Amino acid sequence: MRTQVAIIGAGPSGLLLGQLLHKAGIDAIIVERQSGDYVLSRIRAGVLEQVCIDLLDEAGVGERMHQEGLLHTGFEMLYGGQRHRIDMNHLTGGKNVMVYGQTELTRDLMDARTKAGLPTVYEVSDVAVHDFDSQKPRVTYQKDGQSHEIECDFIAGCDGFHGVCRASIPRSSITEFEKVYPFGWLGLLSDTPPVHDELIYVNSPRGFALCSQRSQTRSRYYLQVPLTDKVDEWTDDAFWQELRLRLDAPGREQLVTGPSIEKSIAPLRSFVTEPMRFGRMFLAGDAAHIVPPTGAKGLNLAATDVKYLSSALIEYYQEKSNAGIDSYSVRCLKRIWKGERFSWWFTQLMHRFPDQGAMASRLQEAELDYLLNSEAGSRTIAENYVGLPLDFDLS
Ligand code: FAS
Ligand code: PHB
Repeated sequence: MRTQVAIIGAGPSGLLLGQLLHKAGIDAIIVERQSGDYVLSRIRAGVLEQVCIDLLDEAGVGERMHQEGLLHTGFEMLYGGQRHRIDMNHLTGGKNVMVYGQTELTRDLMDARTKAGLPTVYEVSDVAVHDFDSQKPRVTYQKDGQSHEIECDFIAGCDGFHGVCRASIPRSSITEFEKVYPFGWLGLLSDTPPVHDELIYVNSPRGFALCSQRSQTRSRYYLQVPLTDKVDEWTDDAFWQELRLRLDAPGREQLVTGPSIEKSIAPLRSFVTEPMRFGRMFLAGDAAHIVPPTGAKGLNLAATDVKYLSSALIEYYQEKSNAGIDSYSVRCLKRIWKGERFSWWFTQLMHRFPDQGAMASRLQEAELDYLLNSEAGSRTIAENYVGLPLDFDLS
């Protein structure tokens, strides 16, 4: 079969790219190794930047997000038993974030693709990318015991951190930057009312905790745990007890506990691939970069990659111009590295590192004291959290 753009991966990156290309009249086929239900079962991001919200509107899938999403103008930082509210709206001249689960956003994109009758091949295996350094790239895969081939003009590697696209690039053509953190996040999803109407980021002597939410009746909580922990070792009661120990008195009072509907441990890493374009194959989203989720940047960086890639491909087909394609890597990486910096910085500010020692603890406290009692300090947190403007410093 033949298409203009072959997209590997039906996560948010692949689905959003497919939707934006479709609206511009560009054909794309998506191949995905899991089932659609499995993709939806993965509980991940929860906070959308304005750039992401605008992109979903541009893709024509923002209706339910605006109906069910929660607009947040600020969030709390809790340390030393004291809460400090970061008033994002005031500090950034009116910007906010939207709390709307990645699962729901993915569902909206899947529904739009199905409604438009666009091809997504789920549960494929042995996906391989070929001749992406030629004018005639190809994708092959297995489905129900049959071999299939897609001839295309371009390949979009939207296949996440463990995908096949980045792995298929000759090592001499790619540079990978990685930092692995000495702890993970144990996440719990529960159908209980959130402990607070805004998110609470906690730096406690026992470690980091995050109180997030999906709706007025569904909460998402995280605890920093050692990398050696196994999710089966954590009963729901043990989770709630530890969360209580990391919260302040009002938090303990407000916390409504209940059975977990999902529980998992995610490792934390910072990772960047340079470049992100290889002939006629482009990497986008987690296929090219990973951030520790502390700054809520993972999904948002994926969305801006897709914004840049869709614009470049539309420009190629409609204006016969290679300008966007040629500048794709530079534009993405400018934004990605700033997202990586903020995510790393916020992680080292809010977590207790196993070997951090008394001096590092005092320095962490001093940094928090300064940032949260200085308008300039709080503004730097706020403007990075809501998301820097597109092409922030390419002007
Ligand atoms: P994804 O990994 O979501 O999607 C890639 C898709 O490609 C998957 O469906 C996969 O099955 C498919 N695929 C892989 N290999 C393939 C192959 N060979 N052939 C075909 N298909 C293939 N971000 C936040 O902002 N906050 C969070 O709390 C947060 N928590 C996270 C927890 C975990 C465990 C992980 C892994 C990520 C988390 N993230 C979080 C980041 C996450 O939201 C990503 O940024 C987001 O999923 C990026 O979307 P994609 O780039 O589409 O990658
Ligand atoms: C989430 O709701 O899953 C979430 C929110 C903010 C983060 C990370 C995860 O920084």
